[in-house]
Amino acid sequence: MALNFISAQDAAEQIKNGDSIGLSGFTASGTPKVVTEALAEIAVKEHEAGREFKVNIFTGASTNDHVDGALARANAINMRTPYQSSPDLRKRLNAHDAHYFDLHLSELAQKMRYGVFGKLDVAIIEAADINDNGEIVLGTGMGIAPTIAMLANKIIIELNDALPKTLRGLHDVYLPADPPYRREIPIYKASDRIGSPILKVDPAKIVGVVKTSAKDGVKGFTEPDATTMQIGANVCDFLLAELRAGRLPKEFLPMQSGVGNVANAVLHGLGESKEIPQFEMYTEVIQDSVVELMEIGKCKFASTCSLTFSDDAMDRVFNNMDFFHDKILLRPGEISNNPEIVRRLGLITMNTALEADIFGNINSTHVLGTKMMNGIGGSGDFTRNAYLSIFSCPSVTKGGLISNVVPMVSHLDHSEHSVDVLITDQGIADLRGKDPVQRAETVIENCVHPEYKQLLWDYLKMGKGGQTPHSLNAALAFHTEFAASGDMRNTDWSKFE
Ligand code: 0RQ
Repeated sequence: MALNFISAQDAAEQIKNGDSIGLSGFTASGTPKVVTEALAEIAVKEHEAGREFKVNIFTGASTNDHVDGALARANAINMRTPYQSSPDLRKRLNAHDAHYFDLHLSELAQKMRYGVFGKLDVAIIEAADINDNGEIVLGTGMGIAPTIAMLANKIIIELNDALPKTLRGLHDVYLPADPPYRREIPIYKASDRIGSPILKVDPAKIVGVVKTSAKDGVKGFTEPDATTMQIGANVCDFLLAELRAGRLPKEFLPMQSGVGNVANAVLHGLGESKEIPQFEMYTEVIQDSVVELMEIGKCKFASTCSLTFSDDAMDRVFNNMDFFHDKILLRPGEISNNPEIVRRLGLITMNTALEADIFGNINSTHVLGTKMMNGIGGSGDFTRNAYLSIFSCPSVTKGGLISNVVPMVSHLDHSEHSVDVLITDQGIADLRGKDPVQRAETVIENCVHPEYKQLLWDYLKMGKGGQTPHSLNAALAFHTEFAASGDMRNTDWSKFE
């Protein structure tokens, strides 16, 4: 069956008001780039004509401005899951113009296959290559591509000639059987290949192929500041101490790291350390620092769901595919983030908190308890099942007006039961084996900014007994004080006595 090349506009015309659409990719990587822009234009025209036009969007993780940005600006999103990081969409979610279902990334594909969210009308899949038989070499991120290709009634392909054909061989496409027929997923080390290098779709479902040449457009990194560097150094010191104490095996364990400057700084620091042995990564995203770590031989292998590289770093990889081919596997999100494998491989996980409380609970998603930032992403998939789960954040934000360590988190994503270690620029709190009061003492002593230490010691003393001594009427006083005066440092406990 010959491929039918169509324009982005004609492809977008295939999508109707109320449709559910699945997109390939994970972060900006491997995510479609032109059809959703054309869809946003249709939505704007429909709205101008007084007609309703909104769609439901399912993805592997966050996307790019061509998807979440364009569709949010056009107010064209009804339901969105499982993760986003777009400023324009963030505004829509927090205004309830779009319904956002914030979900552990590993769970989405299976829930879709069971029909939890209804039928899937259209899949839009970015490809580096495709043939008449519907055999696709995917782009730089996989996400939920295998599941949406299977479920969707119609498939639109974005064939991107910015992607080299040599990407073939980097992907490991694997769909697990669903319960009650699931067997173990046979990954025993990060580099185990279990699936196919290509995604096979039913060619009869492909309604059109749209040619593009847009790069992923992942932003480069800003130079790490002193706080970020200090957090990175503290994480490295902690891991080295664990290695010396024999609590990490001398071969080391595979690592997962979240996105952002802190994660990048940590990996950079590990690369600099002579004592940290060569290691592998089993993670959902790899960033620019991993390219360097591979080039210097520090990172032996990375299993990931996406190559979230800046365009410069991506070019370095594309120009040296012979070197990188046996060092990277791109997997679907339900495999890269799979709890069974995270626990089996014994991962060291490193994720970022918006705020932590003195007892070790973590808020990753809600600014000051109510406003959605991005979503839980894969942080829960990894944290809950890790061998060693680490959260890091700066000790203060907004020049000290906000303490990132608070008496009680204003929203809970990761509970004290899942968090082993908290690390800030101030230091390291190893929470393992400690009761809640011991945890609080360690966190306040080691992780809290000097301007907030006494306030938190006083809060702990105010506690009214019990295993976890909170003063419930004062537990959110840092947040209410910030709302009232704009500075958490003004918190006055005498109001609560
Ligand atoms: O605000 O943008 O106005 O400057 O929040 O904070 O310090 O730039 O943090 O970019 O590393 O993101 C948790 C959001 C951290 C991210 C989070 C304000 C701060 C700033 C951002 P501005 P930073 P980062 C892998 C794993 C969940 C998903 C996850 C995230 C803005 O890491 O989304 O881990 N994690 N996935 O000023 C009020 C506080 C604040 C605060 C920071 N306590 N109160 N505002 N800010 N702390 C990725 C995937 O799953 C794909």
